[in-house]
Amino acid sequence: MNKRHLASLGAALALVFSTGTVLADTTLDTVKKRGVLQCGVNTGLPGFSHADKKGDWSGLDVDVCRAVAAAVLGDAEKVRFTPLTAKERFTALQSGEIDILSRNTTWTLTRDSSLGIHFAGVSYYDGQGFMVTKGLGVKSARELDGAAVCILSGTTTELNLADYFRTHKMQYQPVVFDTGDQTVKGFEAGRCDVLTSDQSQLYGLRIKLAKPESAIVLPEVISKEPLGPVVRQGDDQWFNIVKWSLYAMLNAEELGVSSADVEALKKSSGNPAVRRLLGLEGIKGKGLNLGDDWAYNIVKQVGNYAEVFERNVGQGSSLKIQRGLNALWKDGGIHYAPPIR
Ligand SMILES: N[C@@H](CCC(=O)N[C@@H](CS)C(=O)NCC(=O)O)C(=O)O
Repeated sequence: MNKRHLASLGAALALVFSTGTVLADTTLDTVKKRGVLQCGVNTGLPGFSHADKKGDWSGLDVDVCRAVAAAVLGDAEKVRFTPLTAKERFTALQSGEIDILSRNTTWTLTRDSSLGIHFAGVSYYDGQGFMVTKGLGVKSARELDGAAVCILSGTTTELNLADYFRTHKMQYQPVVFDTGDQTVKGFEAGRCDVLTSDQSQLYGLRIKLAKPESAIVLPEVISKEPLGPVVRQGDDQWFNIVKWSLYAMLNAEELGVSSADVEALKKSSGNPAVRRLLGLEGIKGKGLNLGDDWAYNIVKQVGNYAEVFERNVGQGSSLKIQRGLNALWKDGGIHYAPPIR
């Protein structure tokens, strides 16, 4: 083949590739065309994702999806929720069945690097703990040698449990279930001495017990469980949209902008950081391919991070979880969002 042939072959290939790129819809295009965001959530976890009798979903993980819908579609209600078990969750994302996975999912190296997925940030800093029946008379996890432990399969919980017992040279007998409900029922039925899961969920699962006061949560937190929304690899634009939707809620809290005053602040605020958040100056929606009011819509319709936290898992909820690690960096926690500028 001579040089000219090579050049035209190259041009043809370039055309094929560029046409391919042009034709392939981005996740943003798909969501806009569909008019609805497909969001994968837990099958039912108090505070994080829960459907009431009418089928209306609420929770912190649910609100992360609502925030993305507000940013992309201008309407936080335009979300279709798919309840997923721990085992099903990554396949649902990989296959394109959902646009975002927001299901109390821990960010780990293995998941981030071998499943074709990207964690877009941390919506809740969690850690693994243990719940035991009061009758067992145990005050610390170090006293659990020989215990039968109820656990959910396909989770980081399973792996951390093995590490913890190995490190402390203790034995245990795993009693494995597929859903949180089954795990709680197994615990209640006395199939195990201990139930282990993320701490936030222990409080949620405890209030699902027929007699919540019969169980206690042990003080040890044995792992880091940074939970956050997940997207498919290969769509940087979508990755950015999900990442910044979360950061918009955190920045809004930091700037003192809430759903109650965002409208007034849009009219009157002279604070340049607030004005950038609300799309009045700066890059606005351009870099994300969204409307300029993307973050305004999030705060107006879903709220800032503090509102979302308190309503779902904090003082406004039955869980009454303290902000702790989940406070902003300036209030003693570790949530730190890059600036909108
Ligand atoms: N954060 C951990 C655990 C996630 C998890 O699925 N936890 C259980 C705790 S029991 C749960 O959410 N169960 C509810 C259910 O599957 O119905 C992970 O990403 O693997």
